[in-house]
Amino acid sequence: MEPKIIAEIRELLQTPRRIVIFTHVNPDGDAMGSLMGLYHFLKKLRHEVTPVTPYEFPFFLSWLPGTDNVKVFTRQASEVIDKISEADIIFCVDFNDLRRLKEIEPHVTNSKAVKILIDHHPYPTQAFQYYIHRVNASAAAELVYDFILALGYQQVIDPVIAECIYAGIMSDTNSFNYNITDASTFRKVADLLEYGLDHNRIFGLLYDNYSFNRMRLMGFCLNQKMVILPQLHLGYIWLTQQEMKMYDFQIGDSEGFVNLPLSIRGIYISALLTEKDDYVRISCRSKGEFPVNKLCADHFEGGGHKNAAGGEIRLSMQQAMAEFEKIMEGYRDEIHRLYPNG
Ligand SMILES: [Mn+2]
Repeated sequence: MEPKIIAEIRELLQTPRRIVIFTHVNPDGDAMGSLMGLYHFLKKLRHEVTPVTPYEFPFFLSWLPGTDNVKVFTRQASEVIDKISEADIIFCVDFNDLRRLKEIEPHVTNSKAVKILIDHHPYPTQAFQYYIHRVNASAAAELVYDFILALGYQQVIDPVIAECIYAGIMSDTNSFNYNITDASTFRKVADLLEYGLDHNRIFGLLYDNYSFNRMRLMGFCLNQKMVILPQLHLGYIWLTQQEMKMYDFQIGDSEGFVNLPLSIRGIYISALLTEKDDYVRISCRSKGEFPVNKLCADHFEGGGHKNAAGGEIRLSMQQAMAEFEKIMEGYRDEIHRLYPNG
């Protein structure tokens, strides 16, 4: 983190400010953990802070401390617009492009507030004054932690802030397995334990907190909706709106399903195709070198990280599946080169 940037932000935060924090649509554990961790930190510095999500956030993340204070734009648009117009500072966490704010985007773009990005997705857009940005950070939440330390406020970190940051890192690394490039993430997590974090409790809240319907839906996916293409080291799951209705689908219920095929020996690339009203949402994951962000940018109007990305296919589900398989077939040689040992 550039000392000059940190000094300028520290100066900005010397007086009480009106601050709005945004995270992206369909927030995951890192998005919500970063949002709430930064919220609690800035509150402790006595700023007026409003955390915002564009749409509803998933119930399985509502245990994060302070989510009662989150403003959901689809329900509280005028309040959010007022907060944006009064804001001195706007933080955006865990996304790199204001378009991921959907309908809020023009309000943020036109705001005169100082805009600060805290994110780890590659190629952030030029919409911000300050960038707290590192592509090899395990999670945006890790950058929230780095940011607090760089500002020199480690004494402010309490168990609540530690829990939010930990939940973010744990979610984005699939419990410390993905996106960790060196020992530093583990050292930071060790620090969080010393700030009073109860890590067993957070594990239970993140992973043992699902509805019966979600478990049944997962069973259905594993049993009947997974397609394996061993020659491409690829597995994917596809879900229609009708099937989701059968299991009383709630936002967040398919969280993590995209990773399921990767548990199969010899499968290194996975996807989840979810039917929406007029398109198919695609999420992709890979192990190792196959860059799913490039795949999603080149074919599915999307992007993301090398090993975790997403996009959209504007076709019916049956056509989308055929299109996806055809596109992946085109990568056969590259896949065989990247995974020579099968
Ligand atoms: Mn993230």
